[in-house]
Amino acid sequence: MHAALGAARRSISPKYFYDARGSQLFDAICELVEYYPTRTELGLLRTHAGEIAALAGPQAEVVEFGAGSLRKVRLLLDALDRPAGYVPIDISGEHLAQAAQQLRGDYPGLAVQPVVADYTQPLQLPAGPHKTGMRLGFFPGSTIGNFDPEQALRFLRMAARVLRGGALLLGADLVKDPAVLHAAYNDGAGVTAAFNLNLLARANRELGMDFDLDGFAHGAFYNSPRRRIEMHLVSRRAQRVQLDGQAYLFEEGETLHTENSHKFSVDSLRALAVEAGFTPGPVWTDPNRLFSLHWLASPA
Ligand code: AVJ
Repeated sequence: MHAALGAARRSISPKYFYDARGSQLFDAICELVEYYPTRTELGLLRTHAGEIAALAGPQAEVVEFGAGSLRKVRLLLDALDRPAGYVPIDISGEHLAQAAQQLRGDYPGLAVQPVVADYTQPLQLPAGPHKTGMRLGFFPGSTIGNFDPEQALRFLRMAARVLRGGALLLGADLVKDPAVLHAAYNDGAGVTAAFNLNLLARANRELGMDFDLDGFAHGAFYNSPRRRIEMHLVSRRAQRVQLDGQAYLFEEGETLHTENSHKFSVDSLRALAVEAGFTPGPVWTDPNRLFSLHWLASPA
């Protein structure tokens, strides 16, 4: 937070949204009518589960990056031929432990090994069960869009290495009518605003800060040249906040940039994957071309 507030252009990684409350709010976002990505991707997974399972082969070990509430992976696990293991990786430990426990109850034969970690940092995966099929990475939700292009490339290179001889099933949100994008991040019920503002509430709770939550507004807009939604917390007035006894001033209208959500074309995503060492396979999109699901093989 000192680094975020000390910078000339204030910004903080969106990974800090996901404390227990933030993860709950994100799950609520996924249910919003304006927020098309979740239901569209779930539809793609349902429609193409058979093809995906055929590509994965028997006894795959599924590794999910940023596992969240584990709703999507159930579609995958249900379709796969005797999946051998499941390694959900998530930064929100409490949320992950709960979700993993539920999943164990529903898939008695499956070795579920949750890893509480930040997958943008070097990480060690637990040794999988013996005699498994391919290692199948799962990175849904267009979380890849949170990364800058260079960070996305770094992530994909790491994934290609971890998944060598296997594949990555990746969800990527597509470039589209800005009005549709705008609505998805400015929902009428204000859930996205609450999600954004929870970052300040979390800083108050965990860092003893004194953000006035009424003093900041949710700001989200589509930056067309950069093909990304930007979310900011916008100071409604000149004000000061303190962290560890150090004061930081916000001018009226000054922002803390909290998230980028990049949008892709099918070709731009595939080109990025090639650059990272993957061999792109099939791509599935919905009829309205809102969202894309990519099979990316990682050569042995
Ligand atoms: C989880 C990063 C995919 O960018 O759409 C949803 C997060 N932020 N609404 C996205 C989010 C605001 C979401 N990702």
